[in-house]
Amino acid sequence: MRTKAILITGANGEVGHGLIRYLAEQGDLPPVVVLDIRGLDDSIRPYVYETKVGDILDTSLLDTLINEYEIEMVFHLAALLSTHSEFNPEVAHRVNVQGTVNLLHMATAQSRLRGKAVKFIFPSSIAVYGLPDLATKAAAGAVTEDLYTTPTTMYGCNKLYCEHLGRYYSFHYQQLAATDDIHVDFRAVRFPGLISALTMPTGGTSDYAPEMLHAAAAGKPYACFVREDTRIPFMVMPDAIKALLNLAEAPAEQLTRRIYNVTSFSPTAAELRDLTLSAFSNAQITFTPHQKRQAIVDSWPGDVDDSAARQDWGWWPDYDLRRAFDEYLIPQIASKYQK
Ligand code: AKB
Repeated sequence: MRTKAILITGANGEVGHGLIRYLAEQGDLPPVVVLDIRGLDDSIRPYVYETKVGDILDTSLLDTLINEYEIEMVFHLAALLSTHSEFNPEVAHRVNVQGTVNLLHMATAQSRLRGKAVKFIFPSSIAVYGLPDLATKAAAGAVTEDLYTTPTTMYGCNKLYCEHLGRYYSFHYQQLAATDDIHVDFRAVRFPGLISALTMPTGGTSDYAPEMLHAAAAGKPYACFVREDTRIPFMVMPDAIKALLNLAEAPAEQLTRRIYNVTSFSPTAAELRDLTLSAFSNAQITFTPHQKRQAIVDSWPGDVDDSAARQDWGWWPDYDLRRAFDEYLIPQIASKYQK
């Protein structure tokens, strides 16, 4: 008999780290199997049942996975983020889109094998939005899921298309086939910029917030690559993990859609600097905007409307800006760099 398992791709990323630790603490869940292009960091290796080192583009590796495991749920976290993707858009497309198709196909095969839909949880992003200019951004306020979905980055295009693919694989896959078959159960959250006290993101364009904080705690100067008045939504990692898990647990009949905005707070870069300075008074934070990265962040909304998530599956962030700094970020980052 195959071992039941939860599969996490891209497990070495910062969401993966938080999610693995959380899942390991829940006694009643199937063991976690991870797939990552790099071997898993020592700090989280003890929490997983097996690590497959490999590429989501390697379909024979995905076949091996469903020969060995009965996968009940997939958290497909592997992706190249927005800044990285602009340096090699075709590679980004392969990893972000073809990789997701491979995983959706594997999850569909797995759903058919077990006679029950595999849950497929996908982190999408505010990068799917593309507001044309700052005046529109200011006037738009909190943007709902279906407005301004004209992304300017390859990563944003990839995430938006993958949302559609997820909907297709959930409801319309092989719709002309003779039998009505079992499909995957795809669900996505559109994450704002994420800030973790434990890890640093790589290759994103919302990275100025975590970079500023971690540099301050490490006693290093930081030149922020966006203007002081730049505003996008953010969330701390515990709330990001909570959003993924709450959406995964929600009864399907309560979901009025498959792609949900989630958010916590929307500070300007100057507000982030002030909060950072209030904890690390010697921090040296300057602003040297990088025009092109600035343009990407300017095309993302200043806030998103997450009322659908609140209504359908009771989403509520535990951390507002003040609590995020006072009770999570500052104490944990300070202790990380003191060590
Ligand atoms: C990025 O900056 O690319 C990501 C995102 C907003 O999805 N953090």
